[in-house]
Amino acid sequence: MMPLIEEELDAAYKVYRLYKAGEKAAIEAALSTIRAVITGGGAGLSNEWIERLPALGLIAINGVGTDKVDLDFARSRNIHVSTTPGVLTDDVADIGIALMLAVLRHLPQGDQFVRNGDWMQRKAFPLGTSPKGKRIGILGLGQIGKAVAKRAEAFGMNVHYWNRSLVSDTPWTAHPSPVELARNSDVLVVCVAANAETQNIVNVDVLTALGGNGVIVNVARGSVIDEDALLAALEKGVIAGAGLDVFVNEPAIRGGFFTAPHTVLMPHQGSATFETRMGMGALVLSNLKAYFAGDVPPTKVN
Ligand code: 8YV
Repeated sequence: MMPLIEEELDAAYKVYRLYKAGEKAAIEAALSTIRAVITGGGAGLSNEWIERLPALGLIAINGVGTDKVDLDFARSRNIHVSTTPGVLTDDVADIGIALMLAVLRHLPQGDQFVRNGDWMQRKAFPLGTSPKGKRIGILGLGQIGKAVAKRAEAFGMNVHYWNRSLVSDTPWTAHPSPVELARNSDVLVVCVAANAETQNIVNVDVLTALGGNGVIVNVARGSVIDEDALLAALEKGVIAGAGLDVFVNEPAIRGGFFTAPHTVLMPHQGSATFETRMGMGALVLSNLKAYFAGDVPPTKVN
C-alpha cells in the first residue's frame, strides 16, 4: 500500500506484514490475537488462513475483486469482508482503453521501431486500425464496464454489452449471451467480476465468434478467459490481437504469452495510480476504523 497509508496503519494498530520474511515468527506467535487482515484483490485470503485466525472479524480487500475470498465461509464465521468500490473505476477503465489503443495502433512496436533505429532507416511501419465507427463489446456492464463504454463513445465507437442481469437506463445495445456479444464486437473488453459462474466465460466459442479482425481486452481477472484457448486463437489468427492486464496465476503467467502475436501485456496495473491507490487505502482505513469501533464497515460486501 502507499507509504502514507502504511504510516497511518502503524500509528493506529499493531501491524504484522506477512510478506516480510522477518515477521513470520512474530505472526505465528500472534495468530490468535489478529482481528483484521488487509489483502489485495488478486491475493485474497484462503480458508486455511481464515481457520488459523480465531479472532478474525474483518478481511479488508484493497481492491474490488472478491474472487480470492470465500464470502460464504467468511459469513459463516461472522467475518466482515470489505472492498474499495468506486475509487478505482476510472483508472481501470483507462487501462482498458489504453490496451485497446496499444493493440490497434501498435504502440509497443512503434516504441521499439523508433528505439532500434528502424525509423531512421526508413523502414515501413504497419498501419493501425481506427476505433472510430467500430463496435466495442463490454462483457460485464458494472461500474467499470460502464466507464469503459463512456470512454469508447468518446472515440466514436458503438457500444454493445452482455450482462448477467438486466441493466436499465443505458442507450447501449444488449446481447443475450457472450457469444452473441462477441459476434457483434470488433473489440471485446472483459470487465466481468470473477466467480464460479464466470470462470472461462471467454472460451473458444466466444473467441471464434469475435473473429479474425477482433481484439480482446481483459481488465477483469485471468480466470474469466480460457487462456489455452486464447493463446491458440492468437497463434492461429482466430482473433487479431489481445491487450491483457490480468492473467491466471500472476505473476508466473503462462509462457505462451511472451511470444503471443499482436498482444500487449501489462502487469496488473488497472488501479495502480497514486490517486487511486490513495483512495483505496483511505477506504481500507475507514473500514478498519469502523470495525474496531464496533460498527459495520462502510463498504462491506458480505
Ligand atoms: C488491485 C484489483 O491491483 O481491485 C481489484 O480487484 O485486482 C486491483 O485493484 C489489487 O487489489 C491489489 O491490491
